[in-house]
Parts: sequence; structure tokens; C-alpha cells
Amino acid sequence: MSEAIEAEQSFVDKFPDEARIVRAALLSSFLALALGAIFGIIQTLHRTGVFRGIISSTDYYTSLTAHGVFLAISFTTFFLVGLFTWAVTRSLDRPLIDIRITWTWYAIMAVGMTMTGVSILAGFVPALDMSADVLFTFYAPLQAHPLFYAGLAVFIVGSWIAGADWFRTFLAWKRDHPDERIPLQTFMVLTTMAMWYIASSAVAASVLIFLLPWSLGFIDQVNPTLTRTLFWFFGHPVVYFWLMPAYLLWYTVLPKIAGGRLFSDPLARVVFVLFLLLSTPVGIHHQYLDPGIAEGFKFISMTNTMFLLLPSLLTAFTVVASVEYGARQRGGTGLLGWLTDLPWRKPEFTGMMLAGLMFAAGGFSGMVNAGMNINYMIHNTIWVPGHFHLTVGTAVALTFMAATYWIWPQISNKPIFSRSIGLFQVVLWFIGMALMSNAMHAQGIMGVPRRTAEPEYSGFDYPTMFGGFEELNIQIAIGGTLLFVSTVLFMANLVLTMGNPKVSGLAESLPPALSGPDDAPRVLDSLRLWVGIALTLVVLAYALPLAAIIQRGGLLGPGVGTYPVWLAPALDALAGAVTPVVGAVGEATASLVEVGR
Ligand code: HEM
Ligand SMILES: [Cu+2]
Repeated sequence: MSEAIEAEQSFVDKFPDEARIVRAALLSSFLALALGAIFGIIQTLHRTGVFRGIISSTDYYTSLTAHGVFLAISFTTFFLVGLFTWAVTRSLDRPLIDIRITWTWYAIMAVGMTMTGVSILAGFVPALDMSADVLFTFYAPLQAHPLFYAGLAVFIVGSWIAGADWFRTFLAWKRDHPDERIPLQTFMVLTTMAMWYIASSAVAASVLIFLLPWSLGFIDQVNPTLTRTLFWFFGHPVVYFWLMPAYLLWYTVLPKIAGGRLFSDPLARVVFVLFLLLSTPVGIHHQYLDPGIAEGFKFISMTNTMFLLLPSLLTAFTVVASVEYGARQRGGTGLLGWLTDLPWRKPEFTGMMLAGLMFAAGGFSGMVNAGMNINYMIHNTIWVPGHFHLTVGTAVALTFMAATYWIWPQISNKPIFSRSIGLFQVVLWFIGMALMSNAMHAQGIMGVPRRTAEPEYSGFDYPTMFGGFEELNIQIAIGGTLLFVSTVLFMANLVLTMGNPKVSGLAESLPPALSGPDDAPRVLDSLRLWVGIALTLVVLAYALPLAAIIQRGGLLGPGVGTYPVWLAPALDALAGAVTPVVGAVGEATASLVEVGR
């Protein structure tokens, strides 16, 4: 594709049908963001005791479920499908195979999320006798109305069809370009989706085989350890499902905004392959405190987790190097002097840079979560939300908002209403989150629990570590309020942008990397190989723990016959077959288990 053509035509000029679906997906995402932010401010003011007049403490879980599901599942995934549709179409420079299929998966996802959302919000209306106060982790023994699980299943199926849509479009491209390297953005989409298929299969199984039949009353109980393990099988890689679209933007769009080029295309590919390989076999690190899982398995999971540092550090290096290159192209000099030659007035640039900075901080607190022994200090305290508001709540959310200032004009031909408000908004998010998240970490070290409407437990004093409990509460409340205001400004700016008249000349092209794909070995593009290795690692990490959990606790909890009955011999056979296959690794694991005991 020639640069000249792209410079004239914006994305929406070239691909009007795809642009429409990208806009629909992003708007669904921002609707979820707005709803989530409303519950965010409600629960912030509630749990800090600043204002408890909006909901009663008994409704706290309804609010928290709405906040978690709308933000961590709906906002992130809808943005992802919009961004990936843009990225695949743009980087392959061809329309999707059949736009009716594209609208179909979008509609399926929207219907699924509406079902889930209605079941959660119904919890506020006592007359409806419907509730889904199970939090975004939705594991037993908390039980939701069947509509909640059914909606989630429908939503996930929609995302699978979306992935298939992009894979088919890629295969069609491949037939026309048999010898070309996969364009980088498409490579990123495909590896992310391969990981998503592996990860989401476990949660789909958990919902369809256990949780939905249980909430419908077909079965009396489930094995809570099993459903928790299946959730976290999905629950760790899902954080990469949130992060990889942000990475796509940092690698392919941020260098361009900084006035430079991506430093290394091969390194970016290596990072995405590493995420595909390493993000699933680590989920047990969320279960360090679960009884019923041997310590040895937890130790293996911790070790695998530490390997995940590698792609994160590679990313930090590559992105900073690309931005520095951009600054030097703009005349920047000196060891750090180049930092002043960056386009800090652009909301898309400053937003993404601040998001990356917060991600580094989140990485440090994540190391504490990941260490088996220090995890005991902060497990289930407000430290944990403090951590993930830096990662998904800022590295991802702020990158998405910042990227919108860059991408929206190209998918609509409408200039942003006010770029100054945009700049103010992203900086406000950063300040708000710095306050809220830092105070959450500090309270967590004092032992203040998460997921608690009134954590002050009247009559109980938290030992003072840094600031007092009340002082930290004020910081959380101020930070949360700034975040809410920032979200309102973002939404208002976007709505006003949509009212702007259409103009031309908003097209942006993406320059090629300094070190291009041809510098990378071809094997990097061999998706089959990487998926094969990823699946093997998953089996190695999970076969034995799952077999042990089922053996000890039963498929449906202790004392209950396996259901359906015909599954029992099959499972026994499976457990029998799996053990020899894992062979040597099994031996090693077993000895670790012994050590753990
Ligand atoms: C408007 C800005 C936001 C505010 C004021 C806010 C506030 C909060 C607070 C105070 C909690 C802890 C409640 C508790 O444990 O008792 C929380 C939990 C949570 N937040 Fe946010 N948040 C915001 C934005 C976000 C964003 C952008 C995301 C993700 C994209 C997010 C995802 C979550 C999740 C997943 C939980 C955990 C829910 C649970 O424990 O089940 N939040 N939020
Ligand atoms: Cu994790």
C-alpha cells in the first residue's frame, strides 16, 4: 500500500463498513465505562464512609459486581474487538470477508452482555426477585441467576466468532500473499486470539457444565475448588487479553505519535509469542491461599509467573527506545534531555505515556502479589484492587481513552471536539489514580479488606503503618472522585466530537519499523507451532492439579456421584491416561508436592 494513497484517504473513506462496526464496538465499550464509573464512585464514597446515602451496605455486592463486570469484562472486550477489527483491516489493507458475519458477532456479544448486565442491575430492584451478586469472578459458592451465566456464555461465543472472522480474513490475505510476512498488527491480533481461545475454553466449560446447570437447579452442588481453578485458568490470561490491545497501541501507534518508528518489529513478535506461551500456565498464582491445592503446584505456578517478567521488560525497553528515537528525530539530545522534545501537548501521547508509567508501578506491586510468601501479607486486602487499578484500570483503560483521541477522527472523519480537554482528562486520570491506588496499597498493608462495604468495623482500630486509616480513606475518596470527573470529561468530549461536522484530511499512516519483519526468523510466524507449545505447557501445568482436585473433591463436590453418570468411567480413564503421559514431569512435580506437604 502506498503511503501517498493512505495519506489522502482515512480509514473510514477506505473501509466505511468496517469503520461503522469499529465505532459501534467502541461506543459499546464506552457505555460500559460510563456505567462502571458510576458504580465506581458510589462504592468509593461508600466504603470510605464519605457518603453512604446512595446504596445500602447490603447492596454493595450488586454495585461491585456491576463495576467489575462492566469495566473488566465489557469495557475492555468491546474496545478490543473494535480495535482488532480496525487493526486487521488496516494492516492487511483489505475489508473483512463478510460484514454480515461481523455484525452477527457484534450483535451476539451485545445481547450476551445485556443479559448479564440486566441480571446484575435487577439486584437493585427487590420486586424483580433476580440477582447476580457474584462479583466479576463469579465462582461458587456465590450463585447468580441463570441469566447471568447464560449471558456470559453468549458473550464469549460472540468473541470466538469475532476471532474466527479475523482468522478467515487473514487466511484469505495469505492466499493472495503466500510469501509475505504476517503484518505486525495482524500478527498481534492472531496471537492474542489464539491465547483467548485456550484461556476462555476453561471458563466456558465451567459456566456450561457446572455453574449454569447448578443455578438452574439441575445439579445440587459444584466442587468450589474446581470452579475456582477453572476460573483462574482463564482469570490470569484474561489480564493479557486486556493488555495485549494496549501493547498493540504502544508498539504500533505510540512511536508514530512520538514522531518516530517502532524500534524492532521482531522483538514485538517475540513478546506476543511469549504471552501466548506463558500467560495460561500460571493461573494458580491467584490461589496461593486456596486449601485443596498442593503447595508444589503453587510453587510451579509462581516460577512460571516470574518468567512473564521477560516480555514485560522487553516491552518497556522497545517502547521507550522507539519513543526516544522519535524524540531524537525531532531534535532531542542529551541523556534525558530528549524527553522535552516529545509531543506532551497531545492527549493521545501523554495519556499513553502516563499509562505506561503506571504500568511499571503496577508491575512492582504485581511482584508482591506473585511471590507466594509475601502474597499472604496482602491477599484479599484492598492492596489487590490498588494493584489492578494500575494495570487494567490505568495501563489499559487510560491507553484506550488516549488512543481514542487518535483513532476516532480516522474512523469517523470528525475532529476531536477539544484536545485540551482531552489532555486535561488524561492527566486528571493519572493524578486521581495515583492518589486512589497508592492509598489502597497502603491500606492493604494495614490489613484493610477488599470487597467490604464498611471496612472500618466499628470499634476496631487498624494499626497505623504510614498514614492513618482515615487519612488514607480521604485520599481514596478524592482520587476516586477525580477519576469519575475524568470519565465524565472523556464521555462529554466524545459525544461533542460526534456532533462535529465531517472534514477530510484526518488520515494518519503508520511508518514501518526500524528493524522490519524480515530481520526475524520465519519460525516466529508459525502460529501452529506456538499454539502447540502453548497447549503442551497448559497440560503440563494443569493436568495434575485438576486430576488431584477432582479426585479429592469430586467433580461436583465431595460425596456426590459424578454427573452425568456416564462421565465417571471416562474421567477415570482420562486421569489414568494423563498420568503416564506427563511421565517425568509428573515425577518431579510429585516430589515437589512432597516437599510442600
Ligand atoms: C471511575 C474510576 C474508578 C473508580 C472510582 C474505581 C473504584 C473502585 C473501588 C473503590 C474498588 C474496590 C471496592 C472493594 O473492594 O470494596 C474497585 C474495584 C474494582 N475495580 Fe474499579 N474503579 C474505577 C475504575 C476502574 C476501571 C477503569 C477498571 C477496569 C477496567 C476497574 C476495575 C475494577 C475491578 C475489576 C474491581 C474489583 C471488583 C471485585 O472485587 O469484584 N475499575 N474499584
Ligand atoms: Cu494473574
